[in-house]
Amino acid sequence: LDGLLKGKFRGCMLGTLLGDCLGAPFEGEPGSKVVVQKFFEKIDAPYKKSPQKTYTDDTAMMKSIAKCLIDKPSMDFKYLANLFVKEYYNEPRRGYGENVVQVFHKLRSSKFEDIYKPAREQFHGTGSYGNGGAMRVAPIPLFFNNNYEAMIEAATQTTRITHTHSIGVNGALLQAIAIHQSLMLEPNEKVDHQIYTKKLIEKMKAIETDDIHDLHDHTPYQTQLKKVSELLKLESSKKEVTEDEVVALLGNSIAALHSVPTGIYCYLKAQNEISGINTDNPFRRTIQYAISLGGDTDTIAAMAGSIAGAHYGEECIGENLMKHCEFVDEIIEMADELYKVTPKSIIKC
Ligand code: F2R
Ligand code: MG
Ligand code: MG
Ligand code: MG
Repeated sequence: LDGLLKGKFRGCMLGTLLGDCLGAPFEGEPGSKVVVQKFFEKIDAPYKKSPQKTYTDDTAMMKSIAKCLIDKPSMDFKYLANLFVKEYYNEPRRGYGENVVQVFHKLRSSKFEDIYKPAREQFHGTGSYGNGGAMRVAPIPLFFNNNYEAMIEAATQTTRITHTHSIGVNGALLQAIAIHQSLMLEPNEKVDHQIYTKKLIEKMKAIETDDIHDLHDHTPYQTQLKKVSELLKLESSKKEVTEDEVVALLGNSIAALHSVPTGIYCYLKAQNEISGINTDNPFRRTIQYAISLGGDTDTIAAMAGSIAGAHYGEECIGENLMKHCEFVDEIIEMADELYKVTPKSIIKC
């Protein structure tokens, strides 16, 4: 079990990195299976001397969360806010969200007096509903794999440093819960998508309570997850669903509501073959399909990739893909360090 879990830590964090690096060149594009298939045929071949694909804000911020847990396993959120800010000012050109940088400026100029205040002030006091909390959350469900309540609490607080809108926070929670669920699976086990989505919906029921006053739909993530479940059910009765239909129904934008459930859908769908995605490898199929949807490709592929990586583990991630991405060795080292400080024993839930 020890080796298995260690491989899953690596797989999950590499999933964020590879989805991010390989998805970033397509961010904001309309999406095309043909173009993305050609890209992957080039990438999934022995590495030739060409510039490696670089990571963006998704990985940059995930690194900070992992470092925070490694340095301070009791979780010090002020320290984390410092790490986010330090990371940003070190390398500001990593494609950060347009507005989140205001939070970094304010955190620094206020000397981190109240680490949640700048995020609360975003968007005229409504807070951000972007997917920035979800894209970076992977280390939290890994570290708190045997303590669900603590995972929810830590994922909430890490997100609130930049995102306070309930859609932004609950999107990060859903992403953490999905990783947590997939971490419990055997690497070669095929998961029943109806059971998997039903469990997610049940857990979101406890989170989406009626404190959400500013929305027409008080249970937006449960609504999206039901659509995910319906789509997958339709497909198992041999009905093909096009990328356009998926995007129209689930979304592919930087809004957490229109990208976190989409990533979960990509992971579940990619357990089986997908026409036009020519690979036997379910990890590659997950991120390749996510990128084929277009829109926020780096982030949707990073989120889907980290869930897939938590399920299949490092073994499933091809050498070729890794060689084409920067920072792979560093992420493996971080995953191992995180594993070392993590309290052991998985509890089923
Ligand atoms: N920023 C990007 N991509 C844009 C293009 C990047 C370019 N290719 C480059 O390389 O420079 N990607 C990254 O941002 C997303 C995560 O964003 P995050 O961290 O959530 O940021 P932010 O600024 O808080 O929110 C993002 C946008 O969402 C809209 N929004 C959010 N809350 C809103 C609200 N309450 N009211 C109105 N709009 C709201 C705004 O447009 C925000 O700018 C990831 O894709 C990551 O890869
Ligand atoms: Mg990005
Ligand atoms: Mg923001
Ligand atoms: Mg993105």
